[in-house]
Amino acid sequence: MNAVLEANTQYTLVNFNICPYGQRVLLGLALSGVSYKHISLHIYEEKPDWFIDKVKCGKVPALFVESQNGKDTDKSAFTISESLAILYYLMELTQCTWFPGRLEQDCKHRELIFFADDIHSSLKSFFTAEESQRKSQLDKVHRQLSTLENVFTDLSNYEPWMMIDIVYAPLFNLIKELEEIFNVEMLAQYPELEHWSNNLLMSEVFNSISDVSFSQNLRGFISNCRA
Ligand SMILES: N[C@@H](CCC(=O)N[C@@H](CS)C(=O)NCC(=O)O)C(=O)O
Repeated sequence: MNAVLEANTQYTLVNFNICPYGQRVLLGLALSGVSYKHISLHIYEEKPDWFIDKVKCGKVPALFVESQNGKDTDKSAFTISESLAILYYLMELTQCTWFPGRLEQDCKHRELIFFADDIHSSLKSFFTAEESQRKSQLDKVHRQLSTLENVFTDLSNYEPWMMIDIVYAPLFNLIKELEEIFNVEMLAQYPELEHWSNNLLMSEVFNSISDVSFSQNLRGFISNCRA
C-alpha cells in the first residue's frame, strides 16, 4: 500500500449488513489491506439525504474516497458505487493480483464474475417467490449451478484469492443460508463447486469479514420480503 496515499486518503464504506455485493467489497478491502471507516445502513428502510447526494444510484455498497493534499483547501472527494467497480479500483490502487494474468484465463474469470450476478438474481427470485413458484425458481438456480460447475471445472489451477473468489464467496455463503432456511439442496450435487465453496467459506479472510448476526438478519429480511 502506498504510504502517502494511506496517510492522506480516507476511505468510507457504506454497506447493508446482509448485502452480498457489500461482502465482496469487505473482502476486497481485507485482502488489499486498505483501512477504512464503515457505515451500515438498512438500505431498504433508510436512504438519508447525505447518502442520496453522494450515491446517485441509491444502492450499496458505495465507497467514499476523500483526500487531503496538504492545505485545508486542497481537498478532493469522489464516490464509487457498484461492487465490481470498487474491486477494480482497489486492485489497481494496491496493485493486487486478482486475475491469473493470462489472457484466455482472465477472460474466463471475467465471464464467471458477470455470471454471478445472474445467479444472484435467480436466488432473489427463489427466496421471494410464492411457495407454488419456488420449485421452478430452484430449477433455474440448478441450471445455472450446473453451467458454473462445468465452466469452473475447466479452469486450470490458480492461487486464491482472485476476484472470482471475492465474488463467489458471498454467493456461496448466501446459498448455504438459503439451503438451511428453505431446507433445500443447492450445492451438494456439484462437487467442484462444493469444494470451492468450502475452501472459501472456511478461510481466515472470509471469517474476518463475517458478521455473527448475518443468519438472523437474513431470515428477518426474507420474512419481510415475503410479508
Ligand atoms: N450491481 C450492484 C448491486 C447492488 C445492490 O443491488 N445493492 C442492494 C442491497 S444488496 C441495494 O442497495 N438495494 C437498494 C435499492 O435497490 O434501492 C453491485 O454490484 O454493487
